Amino acid sequence: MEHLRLNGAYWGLTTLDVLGKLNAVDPDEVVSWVMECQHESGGFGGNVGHDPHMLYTLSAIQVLALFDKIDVLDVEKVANYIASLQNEDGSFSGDMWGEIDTRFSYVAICSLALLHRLDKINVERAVKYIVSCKNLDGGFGCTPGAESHAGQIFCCVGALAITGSLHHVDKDLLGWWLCERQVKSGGLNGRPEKLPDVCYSWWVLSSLIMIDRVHWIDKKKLVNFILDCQDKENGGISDRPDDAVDVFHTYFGVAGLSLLEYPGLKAVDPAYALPVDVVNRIFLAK
Ligand code: GRG
Ligand code: ZN
Repeated sequence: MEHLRLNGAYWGLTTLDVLGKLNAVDPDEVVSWVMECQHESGGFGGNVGHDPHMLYTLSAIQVLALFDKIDVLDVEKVANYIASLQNEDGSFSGDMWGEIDTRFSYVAICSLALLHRLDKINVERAVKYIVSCKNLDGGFGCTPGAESHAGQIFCCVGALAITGSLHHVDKDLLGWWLCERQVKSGGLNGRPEKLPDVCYSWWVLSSLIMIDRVHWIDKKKLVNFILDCQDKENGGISDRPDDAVDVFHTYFGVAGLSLLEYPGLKAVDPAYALPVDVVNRIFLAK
């Protein structure tokens, strides 16, 4: 997974923080490695010497936020990189090669909000583009007309929440679609007729929380599904019971449990996907 090591750092380190164990790593070592992934354009690559992309730029900002080290950044430079990827119609490209997806709208808006630089982009147009990706079932896809998918719904609802634009969401219609993602085992899937997967405990649940409809699913059954995906001998969480564990599903399993108010975990913010105390430090300090 060399090409997405910076995403991996975000998943692993945020998990440690939610578990109250961030002190297991050396902050200076992490921060200097993150800064080595920065490209001269201001964006970050997935690893040292890799090309910059929005996805890794958000992870870099999030990791620095965990350690209260956003001030090591040349904020203006990073913000200019992100703003340079906004298109005329308000959408965002992921990098200089131009792929457009509502994931990148979320990443841009979340990153710039964490840097207090949302003024660098045209927020009104960004919101308009996201709303143009809304479907008749209340969900959102990656581009206009694309099928609703729980991952894209997290991105669109998250971006609308951060920009104070949730009035564009039909909460009852979307809440109904999202709560129908719960299957018999208690797990959640990402689209109708698909298998449940622990990571949707994050994508679906965070969206339900942002639209105040989390009481529409059976929380206890979902907790049990996530716990069933844990490797009790070696640690870690997999996508579904008895599969091999990985750091991505370990993070979204633990973050999902936190959203479900499972004891002993730090609270995670459903829009910023960071511990609430980290988000408060960023927004209450200014
Ligand atoms: C800061 C949490 C955070 C995210 C950054 C990259 C991103 C923004 C969001 C990704 C949202 C997304 C599209 C998640 C879905 C990931 C996933 C499980 C894709 C697989 O989709 P399918 O439908 O697979 O091919 P299944 O097996 O579920 O049918
Ligand atoms: Zn998954």
